[in-house]
Amino acid sequence: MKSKIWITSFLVSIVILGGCSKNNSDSDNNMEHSNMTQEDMQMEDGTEGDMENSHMSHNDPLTLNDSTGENDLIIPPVLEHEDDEGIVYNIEAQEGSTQFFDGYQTETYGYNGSFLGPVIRVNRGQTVKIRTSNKLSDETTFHWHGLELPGEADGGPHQNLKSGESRIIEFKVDQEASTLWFHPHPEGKTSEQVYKGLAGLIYIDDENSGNLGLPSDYGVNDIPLIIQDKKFDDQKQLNYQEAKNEDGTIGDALLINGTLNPKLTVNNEKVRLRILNGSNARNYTFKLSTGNSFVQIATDGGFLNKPVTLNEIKLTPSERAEIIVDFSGYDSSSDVALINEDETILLPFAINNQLIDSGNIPESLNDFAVTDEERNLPVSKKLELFGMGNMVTINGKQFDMERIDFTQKQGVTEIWEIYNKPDMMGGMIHPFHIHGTQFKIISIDGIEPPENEQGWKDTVAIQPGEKIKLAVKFKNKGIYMFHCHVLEHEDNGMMGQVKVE
Ligand SMILES: [Cu+2]
Repeated sequence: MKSKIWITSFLVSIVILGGCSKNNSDSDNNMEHSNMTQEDMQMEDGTEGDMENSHMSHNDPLTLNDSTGENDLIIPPVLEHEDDEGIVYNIEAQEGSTQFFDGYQTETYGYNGSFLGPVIRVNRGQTVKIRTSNKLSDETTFHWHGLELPGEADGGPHQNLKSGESRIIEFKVDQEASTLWFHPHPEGKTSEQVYKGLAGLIYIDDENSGNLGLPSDYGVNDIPLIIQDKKFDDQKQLNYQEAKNEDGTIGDALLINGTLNPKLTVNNEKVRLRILNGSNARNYTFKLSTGNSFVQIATDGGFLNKPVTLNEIKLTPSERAEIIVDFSGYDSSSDVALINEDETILLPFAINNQLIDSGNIPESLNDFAVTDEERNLPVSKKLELFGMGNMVTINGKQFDMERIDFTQKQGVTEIWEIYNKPDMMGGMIHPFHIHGTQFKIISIDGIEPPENEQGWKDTVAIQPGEKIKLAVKFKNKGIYMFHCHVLEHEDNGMMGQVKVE
């Protein structure tokens, strides 16, 4: 029944021509307006909706509810390791139930718990063993998003674990300090499993991160924020099949670290927020309600060379940013919150009148560089992202586990050119992700990326009509996925494989 309604609304939305982008006229557009009629433009103006989310088939995108701030933000535990033969962490995918609403138990998935997972904290140079166990009743995989490790440990769809199975993976941490994450990646089932709660963070520390003097008191002034939107049904369940949208499932309920209606209490000091857009499909533009600026210090895969002052930052699914907000100018009477572009209150802050001198943010954080050689390399791989719903493709093809789309030599940099080909109705942003590597954005439509994207990335937001050049190098061998990180697009086949030899 639901699917019939969905198909109908899908067709209607096709007729309404790009209904999803309706309020984008005053923001950075997800869609080109040049091919829209006057009528469409008028429809845009009169409709409340979601500025951020250009879903062709969401002709009535769900607006996010404000956080009332009634619950303290949950801080995920840091996973302890058992120090036998190397460093062993245990990660179990589990089924459980979680209380988001008084009087209701919601059926959820989690790692080592009922919803989301712990933070796995590792040091550069360590050899790490992780024992992964599947206690779900369904198959799953354990994918380490942003980690540069051998393909066989990457946890793509080839490394399927059936219900009840476990596997130990081992790898050397060989990349710089960063905030990464892990989530399932079974073929065709990623979106549902992430939606139900499977996601956790990985922190890599190194000598540089230890010496910079940045806020690093975990849970006090160094705060993880896993941002997700969900749709709870009448019984307060996460009914994925009911909520599902082929162009990306969105919800009206915001969860941060699995907290509904979160607030965060901070001291009068600089606070580092490590933000992960862990949503299936929703894009966010984070701002402060005061209009004040903040600084970004890190991208997906490491520190920026220097702090970049911003008034807002946009993150598409799976992208991360570390930002520092200076609360020293506020007091307990201050009304300050992290908000979305449309002013939705995401995370209100309560401020302790406890002034702490947290020092200055260093002017120099890293030595990231795009070399002339990289800039002058010819394009050797071309990818075209196209389509919508369950007709999404890369180079005209949908994912086939038996097909290797590209090969690349280990340790050799190649230039990948990714084109987000618009369709008659404009198109959508596709967050493009490559497994097993951190890449550099060389150019966006021929122009060098903004300062806050001049750093290591593993996911890049590509606007309709945009052509992006990436310098891509794999340190390890194996088969790696590349795909759109709108999880329903990934499951619908907007994914390919590169074999590194
Ligand atoms: Cu996509």
